[in-house]
Amino acid sequence: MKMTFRWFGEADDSVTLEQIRQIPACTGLMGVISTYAAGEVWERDAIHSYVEGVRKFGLEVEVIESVNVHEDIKLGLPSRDAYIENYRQTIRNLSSHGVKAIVYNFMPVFDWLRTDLAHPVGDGSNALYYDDKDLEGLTPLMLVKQVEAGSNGFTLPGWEPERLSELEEVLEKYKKIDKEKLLEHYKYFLEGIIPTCEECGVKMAVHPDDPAWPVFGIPRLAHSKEDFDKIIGLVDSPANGLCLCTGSLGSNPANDLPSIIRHFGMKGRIVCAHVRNVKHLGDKRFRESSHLSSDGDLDMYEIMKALFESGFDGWIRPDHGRMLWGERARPGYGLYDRALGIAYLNGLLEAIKKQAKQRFRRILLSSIS
Ligand SMILES: [Mn+2]
Repeated sequence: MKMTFRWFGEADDSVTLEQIRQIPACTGLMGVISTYAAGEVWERDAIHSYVEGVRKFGLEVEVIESVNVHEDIKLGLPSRDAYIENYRQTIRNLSSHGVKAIVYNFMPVFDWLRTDLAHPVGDGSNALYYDDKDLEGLTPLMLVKQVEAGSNGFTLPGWEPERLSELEEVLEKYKKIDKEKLLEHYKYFLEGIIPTCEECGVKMAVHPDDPAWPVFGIPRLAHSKEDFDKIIGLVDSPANGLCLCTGSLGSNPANDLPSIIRHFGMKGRIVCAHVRNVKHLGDKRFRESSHLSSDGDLDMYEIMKALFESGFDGWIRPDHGRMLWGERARPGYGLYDRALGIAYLNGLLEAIKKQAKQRFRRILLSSIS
């Protein structure tokens, strides 16, 4: 598996490529070109300058995140065909610059959601936090504005300002869409783009709903093993895969991550992985923690072991981190805690690999003795 780091581009990230290249074993990025709104074609020139800029630092750009799906596609509106064609063109353009995987989501309106972006951890650091009760009495627009105000001046993924003006109008349209309808629209989208992915050698990786349950009564399709079985069944192709985000799925304690990883890993459908830990604080209430198993409620050793043992050979990255040591960055995307996360994941992986090798050697010796 290849270790990577999310990077939003020179103009939109407090972390530099010079810093990223110094993180042990980090060979590339899960990149983002944040200038494009959902539905727009990502132009070759912009992709070229982003990718070449990164390559100068010896880093690869084989994964691109947040190629957002236009709401008209999710709503199944007649205009969706034009947006699907744009998406196909974006896939072609990205693949012509060496991109092999695209992370996206099919969540209506909201991308990830938190009710506090700087919740005190108790040791002087802070982290992203969610409490379902905090949503009571809040309209979606109020929540979005609250998130925007706490974002340290950075644009948060999924909360791009140009989307805010249309928020209420779009929410109104979703009143007519239930889970089944949304799944139908999802199938239509995948049928439109997966053949293009196959032609170009690109894999799609759907990101789970975050948190792993519906919010504001809007249907969501991707937050359990059963959901993902349905999704990969919509179009049966290795190009129709998953971005296994442990923190998103793990926000619901009912999701058994090592077992989910083995299930989809054996099928060869995990394209990439976001690995982080969460601390459950009550019903639909959690805080993000450091990556260390004992700091949260996910067993990171078992998660990494499941990835390794299921033959996962895609891209992996630390996901969000806490804000440490006075760093000022986009919430969740500072340098320090994500770099610490990589160091820890590297350590787990080295031990898992060596254990596997020793076990193999023992079996081999016992079979010839
Ligand atoms: Mn994630």
